Amino acid sequence: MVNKIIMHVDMDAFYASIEQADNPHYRGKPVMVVMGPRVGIVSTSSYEARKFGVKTGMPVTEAYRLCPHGIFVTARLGRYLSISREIFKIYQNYSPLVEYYSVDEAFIDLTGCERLLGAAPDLAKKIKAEIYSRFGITCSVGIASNKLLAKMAGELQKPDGLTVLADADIPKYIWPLPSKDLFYVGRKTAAKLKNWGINTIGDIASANPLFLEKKFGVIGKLLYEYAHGWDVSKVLSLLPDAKGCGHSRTLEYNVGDTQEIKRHLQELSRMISKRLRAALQKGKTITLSVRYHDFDTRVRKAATIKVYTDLESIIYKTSYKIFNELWNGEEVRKLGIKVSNLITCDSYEQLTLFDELPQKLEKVAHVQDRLEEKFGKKVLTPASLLNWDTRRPFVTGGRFGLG
Ligand code: TTP
Ligand code: MG
Repeated sequence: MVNKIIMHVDMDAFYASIEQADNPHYRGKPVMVVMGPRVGIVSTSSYEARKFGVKTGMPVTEAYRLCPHGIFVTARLGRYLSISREIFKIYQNYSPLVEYYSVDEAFIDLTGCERLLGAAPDLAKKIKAEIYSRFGITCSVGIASNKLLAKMAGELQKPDGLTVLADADIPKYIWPLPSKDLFYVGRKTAAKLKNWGINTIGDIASANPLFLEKKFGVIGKLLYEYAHGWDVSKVLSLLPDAKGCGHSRTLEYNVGDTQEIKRHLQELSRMISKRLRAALQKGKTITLSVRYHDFDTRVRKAATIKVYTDLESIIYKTSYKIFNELWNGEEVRKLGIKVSNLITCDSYEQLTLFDELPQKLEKVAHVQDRLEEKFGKKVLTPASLLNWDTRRPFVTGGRFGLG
């Protein structure tokens, strides 16, 4: 098997850095970017502000108490998104396999590119230099043999870091870290682990995997795998474009059972929803395509809904409704969903990230993205997506891909 070379790039204090780049008098100062005047939540802050204890998700009032002399600016999502897209294009000069993981994070699969383009750390330096010269912002890069390790490597040195993590160095650099720094380990899990004397990632790696599985179920097994740096997920080179955002899946066998079809539709909806949110886009037209068992017969139907959406639940419900309208009862071999007729969130007043529209669902969706970014993709897998035989979610494309 060829050893992979995966790069993870994460902008430093992304929104705040753009504000500092665009407004030179903000540079070197504590800057808080506030999401929406009505909501008043700090979406991020510059590293200068973080020294005062300001954190993402904090109410502005609290940030003001900690840092009264700081600069508070309202988020300009359109500006951040357009820079995000430009940065994404830079990555594509280095590899065709680039995954838009969130608005400021990407995975780049450089396997096989080194001979042609140069060593991965040199490519990282070039990428960092180009981003800085064009947009005046810094980023942190991790390079390793898989996505999990590349992301963790990038977090070892921030801001403006460049870290190469060899598999052999996991015990030295990863194992001493507190268990909370591992994917899936939130505050509650860390507290539980602590009760059993498991404090570091190294402690998880040397714990009995059966014990972890007994205590945490599927997640326990993953904790053990992640603590050892094992991850087989692929870099998914997908980004919504003007034509829409879609996913399709060829099923392993012919399926006539509607419960199973529903599960596939739900999972496809979930992947699309996450990609739309990462790109701050919503769509109005949902198209379902079905290929039957003979592989030749293909049917397709679209529905346009009343409101722009990026929500899994709406994409899923609409696609299942279409499925019922066009299904002839024969076994299915391939399913695809596409959301098109897209708009960028900030181009439509009601669509700001934390607005109060189908508000609760929106919030849940974003919290879900953030949790997944921190703890891994499966952390919030709905019960209906669990494969009952193995208790592992049906996830194609890997552990924490953007889908
Ligand atoms: P992050 O990469 O999580 O944060 P960051 O780039 O500001 O800081 P860091 O140097 O630690 O990477 O998120 C990217 C942007 O996404 C961030 O600048 C603001 C936005 N964001 C929110 O709006 N809400 C959130 O809860 C988080 C975590 C980020
Ligand atoms: Mg960032």
